[in-house]
Amino acid sequence: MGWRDKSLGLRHPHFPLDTFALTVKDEAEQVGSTAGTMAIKRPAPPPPPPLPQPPSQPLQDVPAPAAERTPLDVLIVDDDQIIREMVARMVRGMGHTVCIAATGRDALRQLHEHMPDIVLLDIMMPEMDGFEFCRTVQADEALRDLHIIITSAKDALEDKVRGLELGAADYLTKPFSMTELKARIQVGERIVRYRKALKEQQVLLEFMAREDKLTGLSNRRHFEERAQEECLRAHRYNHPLSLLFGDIDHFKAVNDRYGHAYGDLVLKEVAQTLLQHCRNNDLIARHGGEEFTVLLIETLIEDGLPVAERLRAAVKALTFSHPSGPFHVTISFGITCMESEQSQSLAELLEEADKALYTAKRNGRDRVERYTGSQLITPALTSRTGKA
Ligand code: GH3
Ligand code: MG
Ligand code: MG
Repeated sequence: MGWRDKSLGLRHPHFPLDTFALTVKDEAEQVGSTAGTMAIKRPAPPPPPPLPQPPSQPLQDVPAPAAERTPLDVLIVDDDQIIREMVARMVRGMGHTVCIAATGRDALRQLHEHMPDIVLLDIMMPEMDGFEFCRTVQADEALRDLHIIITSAKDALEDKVRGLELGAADYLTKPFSMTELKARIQVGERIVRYRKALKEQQVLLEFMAREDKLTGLSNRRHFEERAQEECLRAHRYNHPLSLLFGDIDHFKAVNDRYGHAYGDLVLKEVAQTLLQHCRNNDLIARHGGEEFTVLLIETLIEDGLPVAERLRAAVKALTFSHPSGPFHVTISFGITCMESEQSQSLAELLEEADKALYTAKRNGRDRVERYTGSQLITPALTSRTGKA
């Protein structure tokens, strides 16, 4: 039995005003045979009138969407042009934007160009039917969350179950009432908006988990995750890597003199200055307190030293205009490097950079010292890298 011709009877005296009455006939009936006629929810005689043009007015008065609500993108997939146009008119009346596809294949192509929020999906279509469309969407992780409402003349229980099992969220049989389709779209809208809000929350939470709240730099945890990956990459490809450990000099005195709140401002300003003077590929983080780490990817120590020097000079050049008078702060850096044939762990690199930093402090502060391998481990030093 073919499903080639779908005729749509609208505003028929026997139909409710807002009901699509859809008759589906086989080829034999089209040419006048009475054999093999298959009508889906065919209304009582008389037969449907000739296809009317879509009405010039929307079928129902749909309130304008709330101003703060962004419209959703709804993709209408149906091989029947009149159904597409009628439904499109109603969906636009709900305040949403509409895209249209006449086949499953065309719909799939559109998904890859522009992801809609809701898909209204016919089942019986040429090229690729609705079930095949659902199966393809399910197989693609990027598309799996798509909210699909099947609108089909196939009203057998097994078809409904099949559609839902293939990932559709809802199933509406033709002929359907526009009021019911609108209500189903509204349910879909609630789910889609809830899912979007959840995703935004998740992104925000992930961002907050990585960020140091005071300075906006990466926090120590995120830095160590990323730095760990870079260390493994450097080991694998035998690439160099330099690590800087910085600590603001005499910061306790800044707090004592200007107050903790002003100390926070100083920390923020120093963090922004370091960020501005890093290169794009460098990873910079607040390690904790007034300490900062910078990972210089693919960088030999000869190239890392000038970077550290530039950061040190940039911090020194800052002027803080406190009401009691302007002042400056300085920062000390230790630097170490993983070069060819070496394969220190991240913890070892941090410890080396910290020892070099200790040397910089001991040698007068406001300076950069490189790790030489001869710097001694002291209890104070080992406790610094172990500090949370
Ligand atoms: P050094 O030159 O040896 O590094 O001396 P320092 O005073 O900078 O070092 P110390 O470890 O004695 O003091 C660090 C100070 O940093 C003490 C602590 O209160 C302050 N600090 C740590 N975190 C914050 C913060 O988030 N905000 C402010 N305002 N101060 C902080
Ligand atoms: Mg410190
Ligand atoms: Mg300090």
